[in-house]
Amino acid sequence: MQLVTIPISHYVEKARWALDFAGVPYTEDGHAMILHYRATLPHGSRTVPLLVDGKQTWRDSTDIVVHADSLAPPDRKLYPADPAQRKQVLDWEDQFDKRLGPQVRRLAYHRAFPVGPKMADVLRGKVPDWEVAALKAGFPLAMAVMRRGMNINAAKAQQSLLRVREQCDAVVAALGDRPYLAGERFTAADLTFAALLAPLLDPPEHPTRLIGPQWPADFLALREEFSAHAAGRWVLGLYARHRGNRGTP
Ligand SMILES: N[C@@H](CCC(=O)N[C@@H](CS)C(=O)NCC(=O)O)C(=O)O
Repeated sequence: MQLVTIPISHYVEKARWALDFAGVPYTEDGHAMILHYRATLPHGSRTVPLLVDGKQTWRDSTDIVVHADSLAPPDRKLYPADPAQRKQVLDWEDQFDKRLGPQVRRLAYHRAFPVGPKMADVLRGKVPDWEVAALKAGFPLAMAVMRRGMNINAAKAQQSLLRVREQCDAVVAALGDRPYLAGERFTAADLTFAALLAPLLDPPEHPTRLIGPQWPADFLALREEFSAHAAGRWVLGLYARHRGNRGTP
C-alpha cells in the first residue's frame, strides 16, 4: 500500500499513526503542498492522506483509520467492538476532524508563513528535492493560494486560536481524571485529537518533526501555550506511550 502525503499534514499524521499502530506495511509518497495534486488528482482526490492499494483507494483520513483497524491484530484495535462505544469514538473523531483540524491548520500556517521560502526546509528529505526547490521559488504564489484556499488571515487566525482553546478545554472536561476519551483503552478518538493538535506541540515522537526553519516567536508561543495546557500535556503523554517505537496498545 502507498500513502500519498504532504508529510507535515496533521490529517496525514492521523492516518499514518493508525497504519503504524495496526502494523500495516506501507510506503509513504510525500509531496510539497500544491505539488501534491500531481499524485492525488489521478485518483480523483484533492486532499491527502490518500491510501492506494492496487486499484482501491481510501481518500479520507477516517476511512484510512477504519481500514487500518480492519487489518489490525486484536490487541491493536482503535475502535471498540461494542457498537455504542464505537459510535462514541466515531463521533469524537468527526468532531475533531471538523472543529479542530482546520482551526489548528489555519493558526499554524498563519504564524509560520512569515518565515518565507525557508518554510519549505521542513519538507527536506521527505519529498523530492526538486519539490522543495520549486516550493521555495514559488513561495509567494503558493502562500497566496493557500491563504485564499484556507481563508487564512490575521482575524481568522485569531478566531481559530479561540476555537482551538475551546476544543482543548472541552477535551479536558470530558476526560475528567480518566486516561482516555472512550472506555479504558487508547482509541481512534484519542489518536485523532492528538494527531490534529500535534502541529502546535511538535512532540518528540512525531515522525515529521517541525525542524528546519527558524520559527517566528509567535509560532513558538503556540507551542509554549498548548504544551502547558492540560490537553496538550495529555497529548504529549499519548505520543510518548502510543507513538514512540510504535508504542503499546
Ligand atoms: N477530510 C479530509 C481532510 C484532509 C485535508 O484537509 N488535507 C489537507 C492537508 S492537511 C489537504 O490535502 N489540502 C489540500 C487541498 O485541500 O487542496 C481527511 O480527513 O482526510
